[in-house]
Amino acid sequence: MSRYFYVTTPIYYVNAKPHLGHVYTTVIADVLARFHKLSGDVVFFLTGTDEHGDKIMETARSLGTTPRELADENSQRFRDLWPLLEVRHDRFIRTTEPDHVQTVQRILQEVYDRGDIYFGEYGGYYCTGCERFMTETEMEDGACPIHKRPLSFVQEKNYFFRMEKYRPWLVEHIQANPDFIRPERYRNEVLGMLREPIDDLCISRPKSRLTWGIELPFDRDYVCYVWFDALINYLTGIGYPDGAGFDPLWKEAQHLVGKDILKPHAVYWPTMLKAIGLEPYRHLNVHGFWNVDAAKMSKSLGNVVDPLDLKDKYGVDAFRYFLVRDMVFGLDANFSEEALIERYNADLANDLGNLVSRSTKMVTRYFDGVLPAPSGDTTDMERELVDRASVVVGEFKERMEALELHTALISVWSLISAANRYVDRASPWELAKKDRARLSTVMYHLVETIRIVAVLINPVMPLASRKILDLVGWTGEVSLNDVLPFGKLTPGVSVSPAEALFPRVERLAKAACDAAPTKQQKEEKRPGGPSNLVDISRFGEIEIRVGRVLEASRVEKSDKLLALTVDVGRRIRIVAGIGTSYTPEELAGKHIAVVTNLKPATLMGLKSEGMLLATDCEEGGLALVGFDRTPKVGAKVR
Ligand code: ME8
Repeated sequence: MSRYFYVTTPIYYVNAKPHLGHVYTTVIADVLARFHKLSGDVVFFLTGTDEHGDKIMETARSLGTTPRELADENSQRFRDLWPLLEVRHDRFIRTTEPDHVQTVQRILQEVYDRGDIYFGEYGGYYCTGCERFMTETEMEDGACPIHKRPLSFVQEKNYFFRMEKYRPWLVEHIQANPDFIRPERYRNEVLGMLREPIDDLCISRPKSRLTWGIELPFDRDYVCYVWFDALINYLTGIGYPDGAGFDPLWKEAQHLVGKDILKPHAVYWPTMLKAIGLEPYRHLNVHGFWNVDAAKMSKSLGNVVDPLDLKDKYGVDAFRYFLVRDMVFGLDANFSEEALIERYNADLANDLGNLVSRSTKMVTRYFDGVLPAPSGDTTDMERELVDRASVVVGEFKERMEALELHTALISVWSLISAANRYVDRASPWELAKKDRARLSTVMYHLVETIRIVAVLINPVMPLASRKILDLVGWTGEVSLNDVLPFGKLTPGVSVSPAEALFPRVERLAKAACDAAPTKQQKEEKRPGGPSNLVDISRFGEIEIRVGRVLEASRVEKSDKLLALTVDVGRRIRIVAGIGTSYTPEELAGKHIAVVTNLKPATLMGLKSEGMLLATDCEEGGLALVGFDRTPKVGAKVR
């Protein structure tokens, strides 16, 4: 029987153009939707725009336009952007659409008739940025903690939803369903919010103050509060109440949101659903924020990242890959173009691009572009590769389901690295001279591994995946259910040589580094003054990550140098001069700090792709910089 999967993004406010943050959530939703489609599930993916409320009204007024014109213009920008990023939603909803207005009015009337909406008076501090009242505990120095703007006190007669009544039920539901809100840090945050009374929710605005909203069906002098209206889009979008697909899809609903809108989704929405008489959604998946140069993205700081610019420079696939790979779902991440380039060059140009290019070119050179049948002996090397492929397929699926998206990719990259090592160890160029039977086995195993990799990367990099599958002659369906067993590619298919799939990108010119010293820098150099101050942004250019030593060995003819294979989120080799202080045996398994974005250097003929951090010991010799708790491999050291 088919499984259902219903995924939503927030519907975005139409007061501004789409930026990197909106793109992140929507790309993640698309990756999940594609993953579930490839797994054979019935999928519905909803995104759209949130168009009513004070915020839109105010922006329109300040721009000298009408809210409708502003909404039309900016909603269109979102709608136009998604296909350019290979985002394939099933519906793009606008809260100004007639079916949504009808659904909201129907729900308002039903909840009102049941007695869960009443008329009353309320005064409180309102943030137009968040479009909600802030509690005293949420406020910071009288301002909104997110928008940092002073809050205005609003007191008026309004309609209220009996939210507090459902608090005990909600606490119980969250406790009984540990993955209702995930990751766990946000679940805990919500349980914290629910420890105190949550008040009833003001769900109307008098028309004397705001007309840009959905009229209350039971009082024409009021419009509906924008959050009460907006959250209902998740029901309208799949045809509530009697659309054919509604029931099975709603049972499997998963929302994706940023941490900024946790409370409306984790508190308002489930209590509203309870009052409507519906089961709550299955999961609320909450991600962190992309910051730029360690600061929140904001128009006033001028650091808003334009997604189209990045897509044009690096391509859709690489941009999507970076977003998924460089943010740990749930935590904040820092965006820099330099980091994107590093990631691109290391993982895409080097690891994946190289593997596909050298393998397909060898099939062209040695077998005229026809995939040979594996006719030679099979050794441990092949068995290891086949085993790795089957472990990776399982791991990938598990991690995607658990929303550990970046580790799902790390797993795929372990297969890519294994295949690259396999080429080095099997040396097909040597076999070409002496053992064509073995060569055919090696080439078959390589190309087949590439097919599996191409299927696994499909949800994240759909274009590159298709291109690679075409190159290796796979004409079958792309499906995650039957990616295994190893050996599905039929010998005899044509393999085409890959031209650079991901051409290397040069690092950004560092104008700041090369520029003449500023007055301040000169002053800092004066005698007695701090002579080596660096700007935080320059420090940020150095990428230090947690590494775990996988293997270590002595470098021939050197008593100082050790060659280490280190997992820093990907495998790298480091040649380090610590051989008189450490033995290879005591290094295996150690967590160390590694500079991962140094230009590679060659030491005693071995390429070193990073530098470990160490210092002098009191008693002589060196001590490695380590950690006093078990750190996460690949995490940035800040
Ligand atoms: O809140 N990093 O809309 P919105 C990551 N209309 N994600 C970010 C981000 C960042 N720096 N900035 C924004 C609204 N986002 C309401 C939602 S839903 C019923 C109504 C993403 O345009 C993230 O998903 O302010 C965040 O939750 C959302 O954009 C907020 O979009």
